[in-house]
Amino acid sequence: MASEILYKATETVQKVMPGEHDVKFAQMATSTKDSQDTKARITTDWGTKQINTDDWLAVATEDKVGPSLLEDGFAREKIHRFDHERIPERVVHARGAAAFGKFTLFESAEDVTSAGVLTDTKRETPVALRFSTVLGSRGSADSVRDVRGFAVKFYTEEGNWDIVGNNIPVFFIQDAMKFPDVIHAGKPEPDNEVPQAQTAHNNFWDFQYLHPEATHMFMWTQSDRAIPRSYRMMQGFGVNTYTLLNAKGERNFVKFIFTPELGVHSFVWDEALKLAGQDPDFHRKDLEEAISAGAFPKWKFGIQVIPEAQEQDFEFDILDATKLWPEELIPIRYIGQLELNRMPDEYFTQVEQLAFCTSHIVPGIGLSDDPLLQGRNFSYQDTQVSRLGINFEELPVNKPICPVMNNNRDGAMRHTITKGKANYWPNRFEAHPPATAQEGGYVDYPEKVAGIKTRLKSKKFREHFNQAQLFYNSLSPPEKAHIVAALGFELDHCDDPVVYKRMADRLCEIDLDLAQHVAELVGADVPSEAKRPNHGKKAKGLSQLELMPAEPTIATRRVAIIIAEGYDAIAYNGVKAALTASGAVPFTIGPKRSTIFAAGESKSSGKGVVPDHHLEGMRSTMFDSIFVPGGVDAIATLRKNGRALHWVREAFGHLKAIGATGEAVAFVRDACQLPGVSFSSSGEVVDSYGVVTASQVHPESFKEAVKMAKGAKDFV
Ligand code: HDE
Repeated sequence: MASEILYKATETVQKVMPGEHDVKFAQMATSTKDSQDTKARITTDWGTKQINTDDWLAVATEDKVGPSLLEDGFAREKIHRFDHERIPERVVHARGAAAFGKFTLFESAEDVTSAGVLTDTKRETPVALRFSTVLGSRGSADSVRDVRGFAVKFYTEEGNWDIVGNNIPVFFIQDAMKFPDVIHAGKPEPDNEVPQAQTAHNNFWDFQYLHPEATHMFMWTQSDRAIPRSYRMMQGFGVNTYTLLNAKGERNFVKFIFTPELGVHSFVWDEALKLAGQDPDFHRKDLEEAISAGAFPKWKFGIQVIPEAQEQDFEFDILDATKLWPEELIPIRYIGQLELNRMPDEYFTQVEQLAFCTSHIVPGIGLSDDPLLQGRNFSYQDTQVSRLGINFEELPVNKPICPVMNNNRDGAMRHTITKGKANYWPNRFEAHPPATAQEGGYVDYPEKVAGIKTRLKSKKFREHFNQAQLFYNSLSPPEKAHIVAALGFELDHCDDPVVYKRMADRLCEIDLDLAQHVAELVGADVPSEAKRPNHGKKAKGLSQLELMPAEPTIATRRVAIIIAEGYDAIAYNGVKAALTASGAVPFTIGPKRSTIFAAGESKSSGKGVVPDHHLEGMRSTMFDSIFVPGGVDAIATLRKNGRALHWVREAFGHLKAIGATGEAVAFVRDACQLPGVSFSSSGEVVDSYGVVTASQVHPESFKEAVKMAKGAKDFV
């Protein structure tokens, strides 16, 4: 049991989290102190209590300031520490957010692996999951069009296992040696450092054209997958092919997949663009909001397995990271669940210092000859040393929960104090010998390798367009239209005709209709024939519409209820209660954040509602849906408020569910410029645009519309 082999939880921990069994939490707690402790006193780093942290020791009188003294070690330490606060940001995936949680198995995969984390159904393995964007710097916006990182650290009883994945199942390049090129091309251009966190520029698209192998991946980045509504609503993929080894010593190739319980949902592009300025921390806040509210994000964990003997049975090379494994050929076997349930206490020590390495594997899990993975195994370890130093594994967030013992010693910032004389093996004490396989030692698979030393890939690596077509064909018409619009946007930002003309040409390798639409939009020559016929094949699970949960839910959806003085309290209270009961998060928005009274309520009644926000403080983009209760005076006020009209109109434009009752019906219809409508005998109208209006309150129909809101977006 992990709890026996490691750190015992301190008493403080047990007080903080009664009943908490997460061994990683307990371990980190031994390095944790509380900045809100009122009994603590400010000290220097060497422990001396200080009586003044505001005034530098100086030669001064009541009448005259004098020179500051260099001898003031307190002041020097404070400034000195501050000067050195920053460490290099990650060279890619610099912007991110993380949370902790647990991984559990509901089915053992012992037929294919001996790894405890994938076979012991009684275990709860602590995990840390860091989400990120790739190209932007640490201070860039969350909602930009980009791949999202999905990096999971499993603190297993046999050591740390890292799946350093993305929310897109394939990658731009086949060989790690191309990584600096693809990243240089995507990052801000070297002469002027423009643009920030964008692929909409000449260099990126120049590279895409000159690298046909990037075609499949760029189609994914132009799809809605690259503008997720929430970190909680996207898939995670290990991307590279790994291997699993079972107790019999048999080897299987494997891909790892995480599918969110809430379904896969995205912004519309205009929303993503606006949010980048209106709320650059939208995803980070969304994660914290859900976890703090107890709505723990969950993913099903799946494996796709190919026995070693079948390695060559596919038309693509299963070690080529620009290819996915279609579910029809290799079904996903869902065997576990990952849940996030705790936010970090401190960003720097638990997120910025979190360090992943693809080479972190545990017995029963192995690498493969995937040339991208092989290079990654070098790169991650290397980058952690330059970011965090050679002893990065000792940092509290990175430390394994099982014992660590070896002869790696010293180096900057070494923390562990290792007693005794044995710092080498073999030693006369026979101290800390290598483990046997029976003791849980990692056994390398005796893979037979033969070949010639050369810079070459197998033939199958040279085919680049089949799966780009497969992906495009598998999407619904609106998803395809979003790709056309996205490519139209990106190539419009390329001002070098060579770049956008060539790219229009490249699209003829995928689909003629797509190429023609984009070419026309961006001013390239409109092609009249395809360069390659579209094979017309489709695969399951690529359209995000297929990833809607079986039971759509409104849990954790943010709904803005817009009121003004004289609002209809019955409609307001009814809808708010219904939303809360279903796990949605209602926010009251008024023209001001001071008490607002309902129709018939007097100021002396002591009632009224204090809105959570006012109309100028927030924007419709920050909510999934809006509801406007009636009230003669309230609606008269809102009609005169340009921002209120803009809220409704913008939410409509972003295809969100909008609910309205009583006087608000006409207000919403006017704002959205919808044709007049007559009510059915039940007094309820649900029109095809996701606008639910009724003469009386019908929370159920509104809730249905909210459930489908993001789905509705996908259909329009
Ligand atoms: Fe990474 N990548 N990568 N990458 N990557 C990094 O490691 C690299 C690739 C991914 O939240 C770096 O710690 C190479 C594929 C994520 O801390 C660096 C290649 C996939 C994260 C690095 C790739 C990823 C990184 C920068 C080409 C999806 C963030 C900071 C072979 C499967 C991890 C760091 C976090 C981070 C190198 C390609 C995902 C430099 C050489 C493919 C999620 O080591």
